[in-house]
Amino acid sequence: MAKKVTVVEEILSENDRAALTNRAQLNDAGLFGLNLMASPGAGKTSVIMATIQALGDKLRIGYIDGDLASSIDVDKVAELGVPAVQINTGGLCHLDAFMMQGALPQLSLSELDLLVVENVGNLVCPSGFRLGIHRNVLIASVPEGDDKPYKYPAMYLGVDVMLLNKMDVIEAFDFDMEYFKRGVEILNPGLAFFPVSCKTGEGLDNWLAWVRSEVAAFKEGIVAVYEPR
Ligand SMILES: Nc1nc2c(ncn2[C@@H]2O[C@H](COP(=O)(O)OP(=O)(O)O)[C@@H](O)[C@H]2O)c(=O)[nH]1
Ligand SMILES: [Mg+2]
Repeated sequence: MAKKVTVVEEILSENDRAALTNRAQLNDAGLFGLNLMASPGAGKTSVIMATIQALGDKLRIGYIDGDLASSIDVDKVAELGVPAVQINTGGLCHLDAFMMQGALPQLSLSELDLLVVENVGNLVCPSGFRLGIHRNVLIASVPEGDDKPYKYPAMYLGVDVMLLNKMDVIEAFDFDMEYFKRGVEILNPGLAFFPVSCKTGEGLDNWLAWVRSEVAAFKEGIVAVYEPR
């Protein structure tokens, strides 16, 4: 029994070492990275496409998509004219640092300002694997319900910023915003939080301002001293 625990720890630390290598590679290239996590259908691809449409003329953006199968999202995003790489995990429920190591050489890292990674859709596995990316982003969405911080605490604990998407349908879902926010605040006090709708555009300006300020801070060298997450 004790031996099994040791093996698991070794696997995790191997991933962390690979994440450090990825982080160093991004830092050397002057490339700031975001890891977007969410349940399937919460709006990861929609947020990414809105971000590219709004900031694509100011920032050189690259995209890596993690999905169990298909190239549906990468095809959509590539149509916006950004370099896009597909990782099919072949059934695995998350991206890890080794998969990132395979994808990074397919992009011209030093010719980009912002790398956006769309993780595999679920609220459990992605939070357990560091990629070496600078910031972890959670996209919650109204139809998932207001109790998700209480049910999936690890995901809410490990993120640097959160969007609550699909605000346009909040009336239809009896979503208790105060209850939701309380759950988030217990786990991750002071977490930057943007209610948005990709359908109406509501709130996206706040998210876009956050992205721009994070990229600017990175370019000034502030982020380079942070530990990878
Ligand atoms: N009503 C509404 N639908 C949205 C919004 N954002 C995304 N969707 C829809 O939700 C579905 C899943 O979106 P997608 O971006 O593919 O989610 P992903 O699986 O997390 O990448 C699509 O049908 C989108 O059109 C939103 O803000 N409001
Ligand atoms: Mg998607």
